[in-house]
Amino acid sequence: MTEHQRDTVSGLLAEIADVGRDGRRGGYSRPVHSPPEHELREWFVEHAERRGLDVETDRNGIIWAWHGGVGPGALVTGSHLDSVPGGGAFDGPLGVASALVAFDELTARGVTDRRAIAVFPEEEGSRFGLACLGSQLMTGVVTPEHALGLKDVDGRTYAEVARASGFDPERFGADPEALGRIDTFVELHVEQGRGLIDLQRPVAVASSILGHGRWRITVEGEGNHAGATLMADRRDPMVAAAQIVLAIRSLASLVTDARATVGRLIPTPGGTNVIASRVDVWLDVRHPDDTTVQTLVERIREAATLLAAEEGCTATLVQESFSPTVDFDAALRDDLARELGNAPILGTGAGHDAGVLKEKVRTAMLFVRNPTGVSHSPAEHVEDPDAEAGAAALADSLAFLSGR
Ligand code: HGY
Ligand code: MN
Ligand code: MN
Repeated sequence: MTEHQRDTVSGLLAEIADVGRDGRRGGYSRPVHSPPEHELREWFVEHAERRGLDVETDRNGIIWAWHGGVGPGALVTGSHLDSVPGGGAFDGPLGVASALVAFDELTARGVTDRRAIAVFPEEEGSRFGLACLGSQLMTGVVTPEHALGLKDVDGRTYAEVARASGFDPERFGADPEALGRIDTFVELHVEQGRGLIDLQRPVAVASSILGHGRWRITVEGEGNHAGATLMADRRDPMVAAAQIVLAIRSLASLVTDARATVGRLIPTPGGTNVIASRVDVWLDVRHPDDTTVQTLVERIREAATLLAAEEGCTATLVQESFSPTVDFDAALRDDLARELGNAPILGTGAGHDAGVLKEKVRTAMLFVRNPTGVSHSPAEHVEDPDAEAGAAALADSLAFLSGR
């Protein structure tokens, strides 16, 4: 490792604190293949190269930084750099910064095992609508045809945007060689909840990830003039959509542990003095039991159809993505919890690339305390001491795994 002042996690995150700030929403907006996300990629590559790691960006846009040369049996850690609109500073970058600091610690301890840091693109699915797009492409969960046809809000496809960023869309797709090089993947992530606050501990080991999916409800009516159209003569999809959002809340509230969210709603054409002709409503539903998710979505579909009809409109609901509930390997989970001083074991309602990789390689997750318990918001936070404790726990976890 070249001579350089040992970085801290908080010091690394301070370096990118102004990248992608969103003046309107607050927080950060760093969509995949946007200038801020490309700036973060360059930041990571520079830090990896400064450490003498072998850096490559693969055909799916995943960045790999290798210690000990590219090859099989690697201990891999990492996370993502893209964000939700107006997201916090830690969701994703905490795992990437912690990986750099943990690698410094492992080198200082003389741990020579082959290891790598992976940075996955489009984990949030904020631009192209499919979460964990990079890891889902690598594992083959999503086909390149489907991925490359996804469009952003401006109608640009992933293929166009990836090509403009220097990638060859013809080469996207399942990468068994990359997967075959991973012995174990451990992702560190800010906790998106209050578990560690209540337990008064800085780090936890993950037990599970809630099954979660996204659906698009399209409500269609009749566009018209806001002033020339009497109320009785309207077929207003915005009114139907508003009632559908309320019905979603009511139906989900009847199901213990279910979460159903409408965070995004786009009227067309979207003029103040225009009755919309169409409203697109995006639905996010999560629950520990995958069948319960599907049953709840079916009830929402039925309610949407009826409520739309009452307004002389139509409503269609289409599934855009679904990731089943993930239970991490119990033995690995318990080993790491024990190795980390009987760290608490917590589930999460948030999806992660680790949840995608878990189906293919031995995988674990670590969570770091977030004193606000809030995420996907500028309020998301990690105290400096906890950020360093997380990196130390990651180093301990990788050192423990290297000895096995
Ligand atoms: O949506 C999620 O749960 C994750 O933050 N992508
Ligand atoms: Mn994340
Ligand atoms: Mn997130």
